Amino acid sequence: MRRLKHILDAGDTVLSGWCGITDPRYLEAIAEYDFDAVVLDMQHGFFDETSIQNGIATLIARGKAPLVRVPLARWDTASRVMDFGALGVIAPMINTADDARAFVSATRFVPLGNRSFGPRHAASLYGVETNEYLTEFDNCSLALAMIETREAYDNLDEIIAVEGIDGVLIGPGDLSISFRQDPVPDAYGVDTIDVVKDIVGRCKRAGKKTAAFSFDTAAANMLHGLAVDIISVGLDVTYIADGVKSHLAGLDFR
Ligand code: 3PY
Ligand code: MG
Repeated sequence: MRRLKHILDAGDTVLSGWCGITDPRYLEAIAEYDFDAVVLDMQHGFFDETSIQNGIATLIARGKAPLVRVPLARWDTASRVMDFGALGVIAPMINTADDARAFVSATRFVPLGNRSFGPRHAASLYGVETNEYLTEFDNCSLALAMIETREAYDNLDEIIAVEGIDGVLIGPGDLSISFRQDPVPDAYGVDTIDVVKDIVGRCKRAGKKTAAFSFDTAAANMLHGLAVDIISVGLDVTYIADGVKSHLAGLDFR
C-alpha cells in the first residue's frame, strides 16, 4: 500500500470511499474498487470500538488506507483508532485552535503531542517492527481537522497553524447549515462555494493538505478542479442505491 502522505507528496489526488456500514463483507466489496483510501465513519456511521478494529484490518488486508472519522471530541477514540492501524484520523467540528491542540495531543507522539505508546497491533497489521512503525508509519499518518462551521472558518488560520494538524477536511453539508442557519444542507451551494474555495486556497498557501467530502461525481470533479488533495465520493447508502437502481433500470418487465 502506498502510504497516504507518499501519494500526496507525489502530488497525486487521493480518492476515497466513505462507509458507515460495519459488515466486513461489505467493506471487502467496496475495497475491490479503485479507491486509495476509505473513510470509516464513527460520527454518523455505525462503527463502534469492535467493528472499527475489524474495518481497519479489512482495509489494510486489501491495500486500502484506512481513514477514520471519530465522534465529536472523542480524543480517546482518536488515539485508539491509530493504535488499531488508522492511517488518518478525521475530527469533526474543529472550531478553534484549542480544539485542534486537543486533537493533536491525542494523535501525535512527543514532541508534537502526548499520544500514549501502544502501536504494536498497528505495526503488526502493516507487517513492520514497532520502531519502524513509529518512525515511518506514524509520520505518514494524517490528522485532519474538519472545517464545517462559520466559527471554524473564522478561526481557520489559527487552526491550521497548529503544529501536528496536517490539513483540513471540508464538511460541505454542515458548513452550509452553519452559514445559512438552515437545517437543510445545500452542499457546495451559492452561499458557501466561495467559502470552500477560500478554505482550500488558504490551506494551500499555509502548506496544509486539503480534503473534502462529496456526494456525487459532479462535486468530486469540481473539487478536483480546485486541486483538493483528498476527495471522497459518495457513501455507503448511495453506493447501494445506485447499484439497486441500475439493476432495476435494466429490467424489461417493470
Ligand atoms: C458534512 O458535510 O457536514 C460532513 O460532515 C461530511 O460527511
Ligand atoms: Mg459534518
